[in-house]
Amino acid sequence: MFRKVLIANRGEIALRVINACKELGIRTVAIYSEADRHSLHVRFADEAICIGPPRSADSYLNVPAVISAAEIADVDAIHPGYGLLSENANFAEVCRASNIKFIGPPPDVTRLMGEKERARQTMKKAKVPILPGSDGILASSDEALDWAKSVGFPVILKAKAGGGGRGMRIIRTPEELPGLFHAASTEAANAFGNGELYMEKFIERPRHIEFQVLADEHGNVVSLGERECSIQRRHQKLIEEAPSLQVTPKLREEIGKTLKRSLEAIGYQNAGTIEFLMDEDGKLYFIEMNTRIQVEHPVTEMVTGIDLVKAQLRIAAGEKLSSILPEKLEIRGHAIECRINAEHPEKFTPSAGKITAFNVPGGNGVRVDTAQYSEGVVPPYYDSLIAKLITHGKDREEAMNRMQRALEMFVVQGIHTTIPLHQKIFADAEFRAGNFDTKFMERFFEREKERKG
Ligand code: MV4
Repeated sequence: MFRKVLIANRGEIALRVINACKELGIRTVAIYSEADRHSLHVRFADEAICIGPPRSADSYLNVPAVISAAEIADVDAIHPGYGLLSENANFAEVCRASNIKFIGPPPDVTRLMGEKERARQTMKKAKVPILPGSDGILASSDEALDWAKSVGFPVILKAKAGGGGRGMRIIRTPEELPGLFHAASTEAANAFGNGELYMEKFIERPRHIEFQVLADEHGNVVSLGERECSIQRRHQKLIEEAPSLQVTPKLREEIGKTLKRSLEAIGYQNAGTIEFLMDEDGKLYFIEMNTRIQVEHPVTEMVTGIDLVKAQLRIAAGEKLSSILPEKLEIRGHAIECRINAEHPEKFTPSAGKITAFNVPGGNGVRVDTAQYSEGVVPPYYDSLIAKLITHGKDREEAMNRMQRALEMFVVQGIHTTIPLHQKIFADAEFRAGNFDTKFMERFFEREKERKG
């Protein structure tokens, strides 16, 4: 096992990784920006090194600064958390060249999955179901039109280097294709430095369902089931749960087997998430793969009993899945996570500032992952996630009821948070019935508007 690990992140996920290291007897090194001097990841790590000014580009994303800190602290490995450098294949390569273990998949696999169209074709070859669409990058809007006619409208254009919804355009008629092709390509070129596009059949009301996998460095892959992530707004997830009511044991088993086969063939390593869209007929189609630990990983931990971050560390240290996993894998009960953001609950504008009061709920079946505290400060420079409230119950009903009482007892004063919005969602009949897709929040806000008159 590693002797010492540097955590190249901040906030709740930095603390989450520190927890896992402490439980495994690994020494921890925090890095921090000047804005994070009083953060809990700095306080609870064994060592902490300031790596630069507040803006991420000058600190947490500054590869030479991160690597220098790792060398000065003499660590064996770096855990990147999520976001920041977690899916940066060049960073993983620099780690390797510096003789520091990057806790994640090999750089070439990260690069493959970062190129969304290459990932799609690779999964297709491995017999993972994908949506009808182009057979590669579109050379021109004329070629796009030919594909659209053969696939049938509506279609969606996506950026090869994309993700998070940027560089995407829905095309409903042949007439609007040339203009939207140009707009998507320009947007992608500006956002990602690459304007290449591909096409898929557009699903009007998809559910977003993703599968968690673990892969060791000896060629073994296991699927840990799915998470339902359809409750989102502007590509920001608000609520995630496990399992999905729409995924039957048979479908879970089928997708699990397919993913095992395909990811073993690709040579995947460490934790990963495979994103699918579910259409109105309940069929799942691969859309992309994330090669990091995800924000919503706790719901999988709660229903499987597996500590995913400890598993990441043990896998990166060379352990086999057979020594990490329990004898029998099962999905126990139901877990839900609310992302508590420092934002205005209706306008969704960031709300930085000093937290004057902070009361965290607890009790049976409640977990809170946070790095916030009373008198702490939410800086304006980073992601607005300040806490994850996770509840577990014997079934969805119990998990929801626990969430409601936990939200009531979660007190944050001094800044705005999304807690009041979550309370309204958990009182919503459509949500409680489990009857939703990725358009849920749009309908929810419409209902709210009508209710208020
Ligand atoms: C789609 C889609 C419908 N059809 N692809 C948005 C983010 C990116 N990761 C994939 N996205 C979508 N791809 C096809 N062929 C609808 C979306 C989509 C979406 C997906 C998941 C969660 C929320 C979403 C919100 C709007 C659009």
